[in-house]
Amino acid sequence: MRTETGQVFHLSDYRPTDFAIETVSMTFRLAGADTEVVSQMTLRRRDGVPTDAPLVLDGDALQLVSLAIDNETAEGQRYEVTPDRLTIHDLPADGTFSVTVTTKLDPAANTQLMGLYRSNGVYCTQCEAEGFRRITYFLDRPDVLAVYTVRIEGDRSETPLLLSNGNPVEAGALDGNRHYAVWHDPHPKPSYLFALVAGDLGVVDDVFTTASGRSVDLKIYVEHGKEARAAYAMDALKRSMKWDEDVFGLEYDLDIFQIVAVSDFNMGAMENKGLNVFNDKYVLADPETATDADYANIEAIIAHEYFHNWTGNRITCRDWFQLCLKEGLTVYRDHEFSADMRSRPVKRIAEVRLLKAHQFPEDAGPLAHPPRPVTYSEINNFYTATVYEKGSEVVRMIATILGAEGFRKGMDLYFERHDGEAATIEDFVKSFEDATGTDLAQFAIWYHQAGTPTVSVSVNYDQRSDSLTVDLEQSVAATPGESAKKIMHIPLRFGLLLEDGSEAEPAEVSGARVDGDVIHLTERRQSVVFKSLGGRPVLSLNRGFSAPINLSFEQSSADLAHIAKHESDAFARWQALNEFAMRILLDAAKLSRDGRTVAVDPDLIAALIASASDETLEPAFRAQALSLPSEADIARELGSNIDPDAIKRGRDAVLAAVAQALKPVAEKLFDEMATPGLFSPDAISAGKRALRAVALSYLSIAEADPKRALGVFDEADNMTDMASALQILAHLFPGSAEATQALAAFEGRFGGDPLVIDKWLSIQAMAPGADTLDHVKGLMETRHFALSNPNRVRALIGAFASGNPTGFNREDGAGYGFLADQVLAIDARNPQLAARLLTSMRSWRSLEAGRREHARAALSRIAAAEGLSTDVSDIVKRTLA
Ligand code: 0A1
Ligand code: ZN
Repeated sequence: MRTETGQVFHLSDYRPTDFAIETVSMTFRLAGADTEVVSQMTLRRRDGVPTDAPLVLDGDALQLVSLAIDNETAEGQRYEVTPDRLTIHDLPADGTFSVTVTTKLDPAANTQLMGLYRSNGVYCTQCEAEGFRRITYFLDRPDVLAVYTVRIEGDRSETPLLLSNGNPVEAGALDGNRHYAVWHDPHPKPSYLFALVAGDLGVVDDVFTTASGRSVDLKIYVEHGKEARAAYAMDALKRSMKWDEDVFGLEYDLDIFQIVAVSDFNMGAMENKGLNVFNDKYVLADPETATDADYANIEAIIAHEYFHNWTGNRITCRDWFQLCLKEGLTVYRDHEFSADMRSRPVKRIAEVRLLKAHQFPEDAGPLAHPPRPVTYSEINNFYTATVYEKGSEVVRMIATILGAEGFRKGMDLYFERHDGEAATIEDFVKSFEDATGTDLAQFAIWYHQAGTPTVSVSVNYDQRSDSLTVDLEQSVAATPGESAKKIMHIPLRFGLLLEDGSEAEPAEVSGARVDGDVIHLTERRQSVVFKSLGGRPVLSLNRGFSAPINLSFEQSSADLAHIAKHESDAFARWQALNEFAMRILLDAAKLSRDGRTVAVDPDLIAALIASASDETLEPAFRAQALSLPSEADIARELGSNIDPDAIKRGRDAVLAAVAQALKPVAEKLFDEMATPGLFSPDAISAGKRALRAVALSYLSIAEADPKRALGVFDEADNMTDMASALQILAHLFPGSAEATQALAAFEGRFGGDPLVIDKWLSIQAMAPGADTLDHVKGLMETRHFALSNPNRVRALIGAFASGNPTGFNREDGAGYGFLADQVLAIDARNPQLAARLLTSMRSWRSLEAGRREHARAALSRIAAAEGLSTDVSDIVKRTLA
């Protein structure tokens, strides 16, 4: 394991390598703890590099067996080797030469799940970001692009399947019940996209014919017996391939595309060229075991990894500072894909909820960083919501500013200019500038500046002149290492709603630039004046969440209700309702903190009832409209001196009042939204199930009785209904006979299926209240839990630490102490997983004083521990700074 070295990497230090690697020819002799890897590289000294410059190859915990240069064994004085570096001297001044490195590996002992490891006996690799150096000594950085040929040898019975990137070229028998396969990938690629899988798996086959008529074999490999559960993933893959052709004109470029599902994986999935490796959670689905949310995630992640083939693989990143070049863009593409496959406004609501839940707190806390950072000490810690989700929002803003046509022109130019290259954010932005003649210099600050901007708004309507003046002011609070903030270009979509709900069309607009329905805020303070409106309009601002900002706008409740009722943009309707509810919930949290009674504005209840019963609105939207901001949302808005118990008491009081008033409507929805007959995972059916689940939740609160939920649980013929009923039982009626009975029934039925049991673990881990900690500890002792499996750890410990505000933030600090113990235990075997778990502490400074001190003590204990990995050390230091 790499332990803390204090090394910091800076973007400004970038320079190309002294040597280029043109081809790599590898042989893997898979043999358990005696696995051998031979890697023969063809290299060339780059022009202008001094002839005495040595070749310095990266390694990580490697054992060198032998080294040859131009096929001759290298003498000891010609090189120096350590587990993490191989330095070779006296190499040719010009022309190409070969270096052959042989290393020995023990994949089963690789608990970090980086490099070559074994998951359920299957050999598999994970090389992003710096895992390839755990396989062989290499120039392990994304700007070294090489053509790979890979030969794999393995036992026929243990590893009937031998897979790598590219196209299959040869296969055959070897002595001793062994066999081999050779793969060739004609597309030059960086080492982080290398992959190998060898094992005994079942397969689902299909074929896709590209727009230009080429036939591509599609294969998804899963555990034997689970083939039927890969059908939806295969369908999502074919839709993704078609969509990328239709929307971006991008075709697949190999003869075969393969996906392998493994059960031990640090992240969601990985876009290795032609051979994606997936966490099985994002491949396997059937009605009995997967929820609608699982289906939606599978669709999105299959698409995401497939889309990387162009945005990430064909054009890759020059260095890891550019990570959001591939990730932000690819997330934007998968968001658009899902929006086209499902309901666009509902998808947008889900994106914004997620952005606010994960990225906004990151941007407001000690781990804040720009989408394109300029420094890091551990790159694994930069696979963040900011790089992914804010990175996507920045791309979305480019599309908003340029319009659909301009955006597509910029994308086309980007592919034309940089295909086959390792590019930068600057290259990306320049493609849009050059394709459309737009100056994006100020806009590009979004990539380089951390923190969520706040836009403060005030409006003034002058009846006499029938004009509305909108005053806007932007600011960004200081973030770690960045005190002075630059003025940004913030594109704000808007609408002006008249009293009858129709949209005003002002005869005259002056002040800040306005294009169609977008206001371009480009100065610290700017005003826009709209004239001849036809009456006082209600301003609906930041439609579609066109900019990822906090809006500070003292709009009256009546205006918010007006937007919620009349906006033509469904997302904006939800946004207004959500804002209205947030105000009430913030008041409730304050009142309950002071021990006072919570009263709920009847206008909010009326607005919720109106949305719930408006049959012109799709059920999925109504489900979102009725789902009030979470306890974590309220905590984020409060920002400081947070008492999670008071937030929960206040929110529960609001929920109780809403539930009473909503009862007749909820009753009706509960009946009408039933989806009898064969289960279908389509978005419309899923929306009905979601709305019925919200109705069930309100009814259970209003009736103060778990019986209805138990009835749904018992009768459910699909996992969506079953899991939502189980959650209601376990969270609203903890310890009740009904909850206990349902939890036991679930365990009895799904005890043999770890992915399903993960839901059972998470639901219990998120049950509110101080008692949950002991329950979580108890669950860790059962056969269902394993500290070695990332999915189990995230399902139980992760859900507890980041999804249970009252349980985790127990007043006595025991939750933080528990997390510290787990982080330290996990760090010894899987640093990436440990570091990610620890990020659940990032908002500790916003807690009230007592909890804050307990949190500080737990963090300090981690910081003082011996032998911390670079991953955990980096997070704990920044969190405490
Ligand atoms: N590039 C992948 C995410 C990923 C990153 C690091 C990994 O290492 C454990 C694995 C996957 C994606 O965006 O899907
Ligand atoms: Zn990605």
